[in-house]
Amino acid sequence: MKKICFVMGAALFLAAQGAPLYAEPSAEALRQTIRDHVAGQEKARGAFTVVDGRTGEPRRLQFVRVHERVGKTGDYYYSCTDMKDVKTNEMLDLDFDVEDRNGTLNVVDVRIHKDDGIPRYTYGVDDKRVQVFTIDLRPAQEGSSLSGKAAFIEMEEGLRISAVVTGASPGKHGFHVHEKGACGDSGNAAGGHFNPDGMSHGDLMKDGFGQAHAGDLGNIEIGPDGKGTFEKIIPGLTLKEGKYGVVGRSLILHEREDDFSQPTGNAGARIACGVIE
Ligand SMILES: [Cu+2]
Repeated sequence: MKKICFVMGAALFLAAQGAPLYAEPSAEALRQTIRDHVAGQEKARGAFTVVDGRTGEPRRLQFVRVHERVGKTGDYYYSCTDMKDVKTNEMLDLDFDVEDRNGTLNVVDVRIHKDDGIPRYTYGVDDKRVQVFTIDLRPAQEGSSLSGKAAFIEMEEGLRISAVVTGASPGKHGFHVHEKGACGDSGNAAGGHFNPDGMSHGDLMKDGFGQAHAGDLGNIEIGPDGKGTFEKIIPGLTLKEGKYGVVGRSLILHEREDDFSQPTGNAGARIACGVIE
């Protein structure tokens, strides 16, 4: 509401100054501009492709849907779309920037926003784009088909950690930041839990830094299909700054549930590991 009032206020101000007054485009007009852009490229080139900013390689995608939500960042409007990678079947979320030039809407930029639900960037304060730090989780045991990704975003409230895991056994699995940035020796090279204050083990979200290790993230619950997700904003943790920085350490998924018992939650072997770098 605040935003709408601001926009109306600005429009009235411009009108009073004698500047041309254009209406804000409707959300549906923005969504239709994106659909038309995708359909136009499919018609012209036989397929919709986007260059993956990470690899520089083009990816052939199949359009699924445009999201309801539209926003504005800087001079552009944006909305996201679900797309399926034709080769890998991976679900991507693409972000389309739409320019409104005197009432004519045009797509001016397209980027991959999320891979399988893990964001590459997000929109922070004032709708400014914030880069997301992502890592891969790899199996720590031989013969395992486990895989996963994790993303870290520094926010005002704390460090947001999101993770997706596939190919794990159903149930709860301990999930921690471990001290060292290494995954060798079946994950044991990662050392103990990240614990700069020398505290006893606990649940960081519940117990705080005074009664838990800084790396005690808790558990990821894996469903019957072997998939699980994790999403928490942890106050006090950072990427690099201060003594609670997680960069240069590792993220570990354990064989069993962290029951928060001493000394390390009884979570068993390390089944997946990712160096946070
Ligand atoms: Cu652990």
